[in-house]
Amino acid sequence: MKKKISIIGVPMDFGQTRRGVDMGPSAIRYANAVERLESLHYEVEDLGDIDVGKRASVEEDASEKLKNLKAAAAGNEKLALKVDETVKEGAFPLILGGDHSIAIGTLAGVAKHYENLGVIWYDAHGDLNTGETSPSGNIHGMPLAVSLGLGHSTLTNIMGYSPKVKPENIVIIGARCLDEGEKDLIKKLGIKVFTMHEIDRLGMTKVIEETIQYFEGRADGVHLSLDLDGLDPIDAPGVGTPVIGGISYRESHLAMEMLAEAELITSAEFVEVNPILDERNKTAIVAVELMGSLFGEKLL
Ligand code: NNH
Ligand code: MN
Ligand code: MN
Ligand code: MN
Repeated sequence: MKKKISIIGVPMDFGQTRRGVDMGPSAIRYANAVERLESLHYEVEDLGDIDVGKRASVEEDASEKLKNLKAAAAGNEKLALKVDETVKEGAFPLILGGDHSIAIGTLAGVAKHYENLGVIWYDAHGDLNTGETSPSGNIHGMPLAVSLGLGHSTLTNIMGYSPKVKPENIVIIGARCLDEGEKDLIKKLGIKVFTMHEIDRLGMTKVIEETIQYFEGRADGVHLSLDLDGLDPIDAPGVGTPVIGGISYRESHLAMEMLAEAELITSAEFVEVNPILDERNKTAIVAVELMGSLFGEKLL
């Protein structure tokens, strides 16, 4: 039997303003995530969904620049505890979002078990904003900054330690929509980024080879945080903030297969699937396809 996979759903939509992404975990389950992984001979335990509570009322929320700060923090605190448990138990945590703000809780629960947790941030965006640089106040644009210890202390202090990850242990893949403050931070901290330009230029094979090499001798575990908007909206239309010119379905498949072959990934999350904006659950189906490849599915 292969390593056990524990699935945790996070029906959270507090990190942004478009409703529907809270149904992401259901959509991904409906696309047969559990069955797909079982067919690869894993023991799969679906732990159900985290009770993330409810979003703040307009009045409650008016005092903070960060939208739904309290609600997002509370939900992430719960998620962090659950993720911590699964890692302690020796299972592979597979988190289903929910908007990308849930990476705050996932990383809080995972990173305490590693000296040097590596993170692959597969995303059109950098998610490196703080309250100061955010154009929107949406927390889903902040989780990577929060995990670096930057931003509102209510978020950075989740699980009682900070930072969760170091800038030199992060690789961003697929970026094509970065805010000015995020670009400055990337340069200042020297974060490794493969923008769409590098993906076009080098090809996905080289990008993943270099990523694997980069983590060798550096990271003692690698978390994959896969925002479905990293893919091109043609392949993944069911996301809140689509950006044209993204990573193709085939390239993504290849990336997952190469990561599987390298046995690099120790935890993963698939986020921003919004079935309300989707076409016949296509984006959830793509997410499950990619999970298959990430967990070693082969064509022959
Ligand atoms: N950078 C923008 C913001 O901070 C958009 C973030 N949206 C995302 N991130 N979907 O992955 O508001
Ligand atoms: Mn994101
Ligand atoms: Mn994104
Ligand atoms: Mn496949």
